[in-house]
Amino acid sequence: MDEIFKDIPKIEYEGLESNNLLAFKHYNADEKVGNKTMAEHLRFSMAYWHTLVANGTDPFGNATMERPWNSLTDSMQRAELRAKAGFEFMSKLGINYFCFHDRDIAPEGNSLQESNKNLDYIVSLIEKLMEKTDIKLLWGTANLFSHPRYMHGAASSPNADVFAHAAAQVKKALEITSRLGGENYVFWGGREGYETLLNTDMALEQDNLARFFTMAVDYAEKIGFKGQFLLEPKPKEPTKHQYDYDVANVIAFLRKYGLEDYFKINIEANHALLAGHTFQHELHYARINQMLGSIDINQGDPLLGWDTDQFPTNLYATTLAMYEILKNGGIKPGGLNFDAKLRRPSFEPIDLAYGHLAGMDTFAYGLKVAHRLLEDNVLEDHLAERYKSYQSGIGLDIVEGNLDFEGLNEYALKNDQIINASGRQEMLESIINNYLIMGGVIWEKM
Ligand code: XLS
Ligand code: NI
Ligand code: NI
Repeated sequence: MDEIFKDIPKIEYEGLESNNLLAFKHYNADEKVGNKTMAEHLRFSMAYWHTLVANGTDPFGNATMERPWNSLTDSMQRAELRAKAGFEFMSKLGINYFCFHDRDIAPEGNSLQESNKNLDYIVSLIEKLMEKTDIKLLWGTANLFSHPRYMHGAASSPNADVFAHAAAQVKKALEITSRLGGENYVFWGGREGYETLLNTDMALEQDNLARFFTMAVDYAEKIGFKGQFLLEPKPKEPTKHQYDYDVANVIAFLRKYGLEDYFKINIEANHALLAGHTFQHELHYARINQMLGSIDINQGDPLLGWDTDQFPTNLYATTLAMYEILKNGGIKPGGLNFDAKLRRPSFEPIDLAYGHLAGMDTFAYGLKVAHRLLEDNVLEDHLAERYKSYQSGIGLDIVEGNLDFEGLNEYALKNDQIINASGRQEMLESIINNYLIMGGVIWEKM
C-alpha cells in the first residue's frame, strides 16, 4: 500500500538517552510494569474524529489542517483514504485500538438507507485493514448531535420522530460495532440536555433516555453483541446542562432506571474539569462504585470554560489517573482513548505524531510512578493509619452496626478526651513529588 504520511516514521522506544523527538522516551510496549506489559496496561486508542476528521475549523475560522484526503472531492473516496491513513498512523505509533462515531468513518447520505450503505462499504474496508494490522476496535458510537435533526436532542428530543431516527442509527452502529469485534459501545449524550426549563419536560426526557438505553441493551443481546456498554458524562457543551453531568449523576441515573448492571462509565479528563472535579476524583468515584469502565485521555485548560481536548502532558494528573486504574485492577475491556485534538495552528500531519507520542509517554511515565507508589504502599499505609480507629473498639462497633445513637451518646458522654491526628497533606504531596522526580527511569539506576 502506498505510504500516506510520508513524514511520519515508525516511532520506536529509544529511552531517555535519545534526543530523537520522534521516539518514545518512556513508553516501551513490551516492557513489564508489575505483571503486565505497558501495552497491556495502557491499551491506547486513536479517536477517529479528532485524528482523521477534525480539520481545524473553529467558530471564527476555516479549516487549517493539511491532510492528504482534503483534496478529494468525493466523500466516499475521502472516507477510504482516511481509513487507510488511520491504520497507517496507528501502525506507525504502535496504537493497537481505535474508536469512532458512525459518521466519522462514512459520510451521512441523503437517507438512512444511503447512510447505512455507505457504512457497510467502509466497514468492509476497515475489516480488511484490521485483519492486516491486528488493530482492534475499542468502541463504537453513533453521532446523535451533528445533524440539524438533533437540534433539540436525540433520545431526549421532544419530537418522537427524532427518537425513532436516533434509535435506527444506534441499531446500525451496534451492528457494525459488533461486526468489527468492538470491545465496548459508548453513549455520550451529545445534545441530551436542555437550554431552558421554560420549554423542557425534564422528567419525560430522562424517562425517554432510559427507555432508549434499555432498548439498546435488549438489541445488543438479540444480536449477540458481547461488548461493554459505557456512558460518558459531561456537564455542559453543547447544551447548557447535559443530563449525564458527572460520574455521581450517571450512577444515580443508572440506578434509578435499573440499568446499573449493564453499563459502566467512560470518564474523560476534560469533562471532569468542566464539572468542577479532578480526573482523579471522577475515576475514584467510579472505581469505588465498581463502575470504572474506560477513559478518554486528554487535558483541559483550567483558564477556559470549554472542552479544549488537548493532548495529555501533565505528569501529575496521569500519575494519579494510573494510580486509580491500577487500584481498579486495570481497565480492560476499556482502554485509554485519545479524545484529543491538535491546536489549530499545529496543522501539519507530523503534529499528529508529536501529540500522540507526548500523550503516550506521559501516561507511561505516570504508570511507572503509580506502580511504584503502590508497591511501596505509600498512600495505603497512611490511609490505614488515618482510619485505624474503625479497626477496633467503638469504631469497629460502628462499622459492624452494633450501635445506635443512644449507645453512641452513652460512649460520648463518658469520653471527653478526643485526640486528633494531623492529615499530613503537605508531607504526602512532597512524597509524591519525590516519586515523580525519580520517575520511571532514574530509580532503576539507583
Ligand atoms: C465530546 C465527547 C465525545 C465522545 C464520543 O465532548 O468527548 O467526543 O467521547 O462521542
Ligand atoms: Ni470523549
Ligand atoms: Ni471532550
